[in-house]
Amino acid sequence: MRVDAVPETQPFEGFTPWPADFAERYREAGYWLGETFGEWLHARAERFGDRIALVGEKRRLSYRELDARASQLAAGFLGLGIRPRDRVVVQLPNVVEFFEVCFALFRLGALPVLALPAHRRSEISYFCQFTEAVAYVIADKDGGFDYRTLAAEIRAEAPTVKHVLVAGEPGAFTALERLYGESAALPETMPGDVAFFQLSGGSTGVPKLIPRTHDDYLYSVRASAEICALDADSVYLAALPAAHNFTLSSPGSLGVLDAGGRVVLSRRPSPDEAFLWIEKERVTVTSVVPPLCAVWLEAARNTRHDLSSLRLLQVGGSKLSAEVARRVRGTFGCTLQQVFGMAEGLVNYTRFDDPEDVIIETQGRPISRDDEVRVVDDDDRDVEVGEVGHLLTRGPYTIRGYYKATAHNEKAFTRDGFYRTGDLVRRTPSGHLVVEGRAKDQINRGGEKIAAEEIENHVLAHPAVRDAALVAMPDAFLGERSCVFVVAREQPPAAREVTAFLRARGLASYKIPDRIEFIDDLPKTSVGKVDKKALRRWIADKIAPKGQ
Ligand code: OOB
Repeated sequence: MRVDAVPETQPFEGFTPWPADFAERYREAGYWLGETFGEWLHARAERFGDRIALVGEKRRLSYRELDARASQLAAGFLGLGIRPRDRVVVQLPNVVEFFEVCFALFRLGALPVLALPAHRRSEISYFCQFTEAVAYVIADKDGGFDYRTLAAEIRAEAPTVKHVLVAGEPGAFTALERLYGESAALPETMPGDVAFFQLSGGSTGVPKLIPRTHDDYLYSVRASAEICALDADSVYLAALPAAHNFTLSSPGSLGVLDAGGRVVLSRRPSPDEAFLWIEKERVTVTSVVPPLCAVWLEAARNTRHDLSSLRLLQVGGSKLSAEVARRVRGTFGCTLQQVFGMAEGLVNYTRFDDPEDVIIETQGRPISRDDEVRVVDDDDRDVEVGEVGHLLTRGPYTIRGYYKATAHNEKAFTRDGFYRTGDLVRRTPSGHLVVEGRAKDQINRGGEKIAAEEIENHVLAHPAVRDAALVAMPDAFLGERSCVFVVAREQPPAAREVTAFLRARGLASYKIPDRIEFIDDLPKTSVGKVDKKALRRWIADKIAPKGQ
């Protein structure tokens, strides 16, 4: 079978490339090496051969085996008719197959859309339809949920999805295992081309897709591995979902594979499972979100597991309180690293040689000398060091546009290509960033992002609802939870009923509002917009412990 490569010059519809002068600069500076993921994995297999790359619940895979399995699976995908640039929605838990599938698709030049295990019908159906995905890859079951039931619904809603491929028992679908064939001649992929899609936390009505290229992503991986001093003795525990940008590349699984180390895949982030792995595999580095950090700290006080191998605990995804940060070294006997990143690109790390107060109180500084960071006021004018403003950024691994989102891109990016992160930050004289808040209409529920408008649209679909506004309310454990203010048409429905309605629409659980407040009318600002500040204040007051 002959399959033609997609020529590099052929533009990929819906993808905004870096301007030619920037691309040239990034290549000259040695950031973009012109290497694809397929080549990168092959080079690792040559170099690290029989060393163990991946450790899962059921399987251990060497570098050589991973490389071979990826090629065999790529051949299987090709046999199904999957072609370069075809989109494939991948929704897998932390299992070895996640990496086999991604690398197989990379090798083929087909594009994984990295969904999270928590996503449900609403999200997956949208990803499949929006990207016109040809296939959907799932596990049979995870955490008591049967993904094959979800897949059946997706098939009915997204006619482009020709194949459902299952890691485990396939049921009515195709077993992934059956696809590993003889290696076949594969089309050439281009390093400047899109390699896969990450998902944006978002602030708009529908989730946004983030196209990442081989060149730009591999740069962020290599540079992150270097900052974190990873080497062939590093053992990384993927405790958070493997598909998330933090776990995948900051430096995450890919950073550890870059260095020849070992990636250990934990199905759950809970201390009972994670600590077992840390002891058993002598894990040296892992990454958590702040609420999980607090849970681990508590559990570590009287664990029977030996956690002494841990050298580095990374915390990111939402703001870490200084109080929790201070307890890390004493409890785990390891270094804390704060990580402030985003799937769109920019990642900041505190460095090992930063003074203790910088590690405790800041969210780090950018990876690259060529990460351009601006902190600006509402009129895009730069503010002074130490003042709070909007964070804008562009650089060698920050996207220039969301996938197929021309109108939105005009708002989300400046005319000269800076990404408007929606984060409010302050820069210290040392160039570190401190996250002070958020201007985007999003709730950060312990690292899980909820776009207010997306949920409001779902609530508005309820026949008894006239108006709705979702805001964050403070929460001691998660940092924030979500509260929806609902204006009913006539008789307000029971809160329970609204929640059931949202679940039935197939929303991921973490997006279901934690609280529902019925209100006669939404407060408006002088220009007639919903006054979310007032709503946030109102709910914060209402739930504050009495006497404060
Ligand atoms: C990571 O990526 P996303 O895409 O899920 O979320 C990005 C947003 C940031 O814009 C910011 O609002 C928030 O999450 N965030 C933080 C933070 N890290 C992320 N807010 C305060 N402190 C932090 N340390 O969350 C992500 C991607 C790569 C590495 C780490 C996190």
